[in-house]
Amino acid sequence: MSRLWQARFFTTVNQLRDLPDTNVPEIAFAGRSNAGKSTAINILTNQKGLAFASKTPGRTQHINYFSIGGAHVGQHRKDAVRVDEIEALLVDLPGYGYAEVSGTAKLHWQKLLGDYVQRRDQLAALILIMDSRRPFTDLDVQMLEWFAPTGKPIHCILTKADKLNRNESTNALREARGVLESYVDEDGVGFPFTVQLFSALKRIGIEEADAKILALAGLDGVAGEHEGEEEEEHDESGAPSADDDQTSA
Ligand SMILES: Nc1nc2c(ncn2[C@@H]2O[C@H](COP(=O)(O)OP(=O)(O)OP(=O)(O)O)[C@@H](O)[C@H]2O)c(=O)[nH]1
Ligand SMILES: [Mg+2]
Repeated sequence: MSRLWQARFFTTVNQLRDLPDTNVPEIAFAGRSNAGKSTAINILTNQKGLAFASKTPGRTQHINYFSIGGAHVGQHRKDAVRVDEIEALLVDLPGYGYAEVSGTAKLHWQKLLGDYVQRRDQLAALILIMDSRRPFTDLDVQMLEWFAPTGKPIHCILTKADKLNRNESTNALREARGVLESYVDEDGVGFPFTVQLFSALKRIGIEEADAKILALAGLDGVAGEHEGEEEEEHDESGAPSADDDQTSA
């Protein structure tokens, strides 16, 4: 099992001043509403309902934190998380670009997102979730450009690859690499940006994403404390229930 399977709900935050005063690496999932952030978190943590995934865009309206470590796996899922034992945090950010969100709410969330990704010291890396059929929309690019100056890594996950045929997938990946490589600093040096294909439905790219996130969180090479003990081994994740073809504007 992956250490990500140990993830537990930790806290929900509505404003920057309420961010937890934890001192462990945070890996944040950002992306347009409906891109598949919550679904990816559920698949990677092997837990159906950890992050709320929905056919209704705009459902993740708060910053949701999930802890890795500090929950004693092998014990009951509902056992309290020991905060001082948390080793890393996964962060589900509210989706952006959802047309139906009113003007002020939209501004509030865009400011919150911008401030969080630019200023949060504990943030170790950004996972930028984009629909493989339409990656790098204006708001994705804005997110990338907000975060690039921090010098921290961005790993792009192109979701819903099940919607693309083999050729389209290859092209999507190549084009995305091209976009990422086009970012260079004043000295012409590139940024630590990477990209992969992913499908929750067809379970494409799960191991790659898992390994990447563990490495970014500094959890690779750290043996699971309770490895080998009796644990729930079955796959609880389940693919997304249905297709989606709504396009959030
Ligand atoms: N075909 C397909 N559909 C997917 C995949 N991943 C997610 N979906 C569907 O896309 C829709 C949106 O997924 P969510 O995970 O809720 O998206 P989100 O990015 O968390 O959206 P917000 O919470 O609004 O920001 C749901 O209907 C999912 O079932 C995938 O790999 N393939
Ligand atoms: Mg969500």
